Amino acid sequence: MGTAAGPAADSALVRAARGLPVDRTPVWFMRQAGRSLPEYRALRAGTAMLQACQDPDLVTEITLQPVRRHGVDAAILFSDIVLPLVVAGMDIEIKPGVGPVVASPVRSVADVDALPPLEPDRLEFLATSVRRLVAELGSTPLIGFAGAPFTLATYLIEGGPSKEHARTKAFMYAEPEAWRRLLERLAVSAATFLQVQVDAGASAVQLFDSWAGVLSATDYASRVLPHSRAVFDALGDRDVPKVHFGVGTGELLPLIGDAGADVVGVDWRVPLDEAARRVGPGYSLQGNLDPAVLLADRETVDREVRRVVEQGRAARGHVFNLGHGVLPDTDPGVLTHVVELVHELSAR
Ligand code: 1CP
Repeated sequence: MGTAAGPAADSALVRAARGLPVDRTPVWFMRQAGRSLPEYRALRAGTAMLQACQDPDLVTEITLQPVRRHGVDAAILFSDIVLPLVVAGMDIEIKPGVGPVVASPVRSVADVDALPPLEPDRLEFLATSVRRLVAELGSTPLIGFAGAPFTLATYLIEGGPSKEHARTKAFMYAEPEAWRRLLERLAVSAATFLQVQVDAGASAVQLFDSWAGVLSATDYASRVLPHSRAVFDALGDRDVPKVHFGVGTGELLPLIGDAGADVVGVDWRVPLDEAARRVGPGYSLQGNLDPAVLLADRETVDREVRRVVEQGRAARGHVFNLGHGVLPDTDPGVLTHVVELVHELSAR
């Protein structure tokens, strides 16, 4: 069931993720779809974000846009981390310029117990989108993804985007039993979401725990990591590479791999040679160009790309990426240039 088969199974992305030799370093960009592309804005006009994510025609086209334009080595499904919650029936909207906003935030044990479960049969649109994409992409792998339980919990508890995540941490400390139940439920829905994508043909998966870096290693290890591990474990014998990513996770790097990942995503704060030491030998790395560098002059871009490619050689395998998502003001031409430069610098 769902083992990495098909023409993308031997792609540079899958090989680098497994630590196998590659002809050149694979490169893709977090948030490569839907951030900086004018063709995305044109296509999305008049359709709400979370509606677009459930329309296989739009999902297929938006996912393919950056592959066609930049020649990246992987596609990432156009979706959002809150989509499983929306499909389950929660009232969540993505407000332009803000992000996900939750109508009734989770603030009590009763709120946790009232969360609707995600019925897998509501995910037919997702399987359809993935199957179509895999057929179109040929030997280019499709990365499926889900939000990790902690990062989803921050949106549910805060009610929207937040910097300090203070309410989230307060809930975690004050209501440990409700916290555990909340993260368990979120792990089940993330796992269902990933299983559907892999069974429909996705070649790799990424679990986004974007905000895990706000936690101490001790709290992360005891109150969060077991739930992220449960998501990866639920993939069972589906033999696809697993990427685990968060921002500001320098202190957590040894634990992030421990959740069951093949690849640890690293933001720009820790150089990849140092990250390789922190995660240990059993993992490939993904990252870690500062997305802000792409707003600088060409000389700076080239110097920083070269540095990341060189430092990436310290890892078992390297998937070139940004340290976080593409910034909306990024010139798409710079992204195309970075893809070409990484390929040129890493060609063997
Ligand atoms: O390449 C791609 O764009 C793929 C699709 C994708 C992904 C991987 C989207 C579309 N969202 C995500 C993941 C996601 N969503 C994460 C994890 C990655 C990360 O850290 O960047 C997070 C934290 C979210 C939540 C979210 N959704 C935010 C962040 C808000 C905050 O807390 O600061 C925002 C702004 C969104 C909206 C969203 N998601 C995706 C798009 C294209 C957009 C913009 C909305 C639009 O175009 O109308």
